[in-house]
Amino acid sequence: MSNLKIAIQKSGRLSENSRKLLEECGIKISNGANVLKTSAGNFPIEVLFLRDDDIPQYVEQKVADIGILGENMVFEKNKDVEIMEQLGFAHCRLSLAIPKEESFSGPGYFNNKKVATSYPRLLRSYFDANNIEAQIEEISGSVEIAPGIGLADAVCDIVSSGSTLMTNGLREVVTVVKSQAVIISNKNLDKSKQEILSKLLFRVRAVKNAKENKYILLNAPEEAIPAICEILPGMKSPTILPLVEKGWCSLHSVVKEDEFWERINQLKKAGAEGILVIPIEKMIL
Ligand code: PRT
Ligand code: ZN
Repeated sequence: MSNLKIAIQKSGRLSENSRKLLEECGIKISNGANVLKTSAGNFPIEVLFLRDDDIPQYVEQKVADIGILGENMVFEKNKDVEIMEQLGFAHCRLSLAIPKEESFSGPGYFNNKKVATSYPRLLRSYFDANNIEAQIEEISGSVEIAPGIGLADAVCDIVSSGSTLMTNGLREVVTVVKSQAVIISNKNLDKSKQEILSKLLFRVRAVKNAKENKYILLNAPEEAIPAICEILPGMKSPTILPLVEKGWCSLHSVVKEDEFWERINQLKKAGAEGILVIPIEKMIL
């Protein structure tokens, strides 16, 4: 059986999380900073370290079978590949930004303007969809300095915290597309590679579910249990164990990370005490 070839970013914003994800899926890869590829000791996978820009093309051409990269790059390159799973890291957006002192009335602002970007295809489709006639100045990096040096009137660049735009006197006015890291796949994998990919995706989902949820334990008087069960539906229904102290029990369940603080307040109001919240390592639904 041949190995599944996965392309990940060699060095950059995605590399650490991509390696970590494979590790959390139980796939051990060696660290060698200067190697171009390596295989895992305990899973039929080979890892290729590439520039993120090249990954869509290599996956389309089957140099790699699958890859991890940002959706922004997948959409920009527009290759014939399939997005298999969103990975929940490297969240960012491709946005249009203008000098902060300018007023902005809507997309029409960009008519007859010159906009610098490394994402000409995505920007062109945004302008076309909004019937904007603008000039796109394609540059490969340091897009945010373009207005300051007189190269362009505005920029279209990746934003996460917004501080790069701010320190360059720019103001974000339109989100063109949102992005996070994804796994893409070649569309014509043979059966054995598809099977390895399914195994990998199963593990990836278990890791993702675990991150999105917390294990919660609490003590409560018996009469508070129905109200607490309403607040904490859990995976199926909460586990309830009696405590040594009469009339009290311990309740175990799972709570979504993003609902967690709100639930804690409701639980306290309902009578819960001694609440413990514990990370989950893997969660299989
Ligand atoms: O060498 P290689 O080509 O592989 O890497 P690269 O330098 O092209 O890419 P890299 O490592 O910078 O980014 C890889 C991917 O990370 C991107 O394609 C996005 O999917 C994702 N990502 C997430 C980001 C950011 N956040 C991000 N903040 N990519 C770039 N930025 C840059 C942005 O270009 C701008 O210069 O960070 C600056 C803005 O950040 P804030 O926080 O100041 O808004
Ligand atoms: Zn790149």
